[in-house]
This record gives sequence, C-alpha cells and structure tokens, in this order.
Amino acid sequence: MQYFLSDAHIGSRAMDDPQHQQRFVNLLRQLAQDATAIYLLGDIFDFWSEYFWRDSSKQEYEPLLTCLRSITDAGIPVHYFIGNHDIWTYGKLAKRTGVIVHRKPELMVIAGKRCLLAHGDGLVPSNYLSQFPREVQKKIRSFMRLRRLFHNPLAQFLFRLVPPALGNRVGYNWARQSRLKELANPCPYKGENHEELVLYAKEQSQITNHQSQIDYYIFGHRHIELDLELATGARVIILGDCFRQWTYAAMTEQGALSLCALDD
Ligand SMILES: [Mn+2]
Repeated sequence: MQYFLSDAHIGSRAMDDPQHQQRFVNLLRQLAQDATAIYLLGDIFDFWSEYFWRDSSKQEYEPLLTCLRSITDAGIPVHYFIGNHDIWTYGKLAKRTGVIVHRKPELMVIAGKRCLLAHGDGLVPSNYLSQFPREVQKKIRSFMRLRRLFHNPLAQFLFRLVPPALGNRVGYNWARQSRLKELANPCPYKGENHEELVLYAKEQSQITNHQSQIDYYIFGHRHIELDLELATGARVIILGDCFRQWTYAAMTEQGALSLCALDD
C-alpha cells in the first residue's frame, strides 16, 4: 500500500494533548507494516526551523524522528513535502530521519497512476485575484507577500542565524495564532466552483494533453476531506488532517485510492 498523510501540526502550542505525537507515531507504525512508500504532504510539524546553531528543543520530537528513521531504515521510502509551517528545513531533518524532502509540487507515478502531490498552499488558478472585491484582494496579497518572504533564501539565511530559543519563540507563536484562528473560524469545503485547489486542478487538467493527464491530485493544507472526480476523470483528493480529523489516504498497488479514518 501507498499512504498519504498531512497536517499533523505536531508540537502545536494551540492544542494541549500530550498524546498527539504518540498517536501520530502509532499511526505511522501501523501503516508501515504494509507500506511500500509513505508520502507526508506538509505541515507535519506545527513549526520546524533549522538554525546554524544546535537546537536542543528538537528533542521534543524524538519519538517521531526515531519512528521515521526506523521506517526509512526498513527500506520504505518516506517522501516529506514541506508545507507552510515546516518550510525551514535545510538538510538536518533528512539526515536525521532519512526522509526525502520535496520543496515543490511533484508529479510522481505511483502504482501506475500519475499523481500530482503538493501541500497545496499557494496553488491557485490563473486570474484568481481578479474575482474578489478589493478588500479581499488586499488580504490575499498580504498572505502571498508573507509566503514569498518565508520562501526567500536571504530571509531564510538570516533566520538561521537567530538563536534557536528566539527563533522558535517567534515561530511557535506565529503557528499557534494561525491555528487558533483556524479553529475559531473553520473554513468548510467551498464547493467545486470556489475551492482553490479544485479550481487549480480543473485548470491543470484542462491544459494538459490526454497522454499526460493526471489521475490524482493529492493535497493537504485545507484540513478538509475531499474526493472529487472532475469531468476529465481526474480525481482531486484533499486529505483532511492528523490533527483533529485523523484521516489519510491509502492506494493499493493497483492504483485504487481511498480516504481512510484512523479508527477504520
Ligand atoms: Mn498548511
């Protein structure tokens, strides 16, 4: 089986559940029993940043890091896509755990199916902004500016110079605020004509020619569960999360994909 999980937000200061990390570790261990590969589609940590200095606070994540290492040591590849909370990894995570880090959306053939994998933040159809009133456009633009700053190599270099205790304080607090905002104002599925990732997938599936047609668009980020078939036959999958919903996707070696919940 091939497994797809996202948005565990381990270490979130917005949630006080001492069992959260352990529950995620248990799930990974269980899936690893029959996994050919595991795809982590972003925001596995609520805030992950690597510095030029030693950062002892990462000990908090020993259970998960050890678990990932044992899975990759067993020969099961683990693909780690950065999300918008764990952008700042420059090799330490990969070295410690053996995961393969992906910093951009990837087209991968998995069990014979063409899959577009991404966390999903920042993926919008073209002319996306123009449909909104000016006020909303402003908000989206400032979000995009922040996203560019987070991905900017110079800004990243400077942030790595910051003492970890300070960088982490800023980072965890930012992540906590964004999680609390989302928990207070959950944004349910907007419908196929408004959900950005669906619109993005629709546009992609229209511009790609028949031979290179994608079978599955698989995303995280939205904390909603979705399995939607487009007119082209492609399916858009949004994974839910491993934070409150505990959902993930499983694909058989024949390429059949289904969404699963933890207590299935
Ligand atoms: Mn996200």
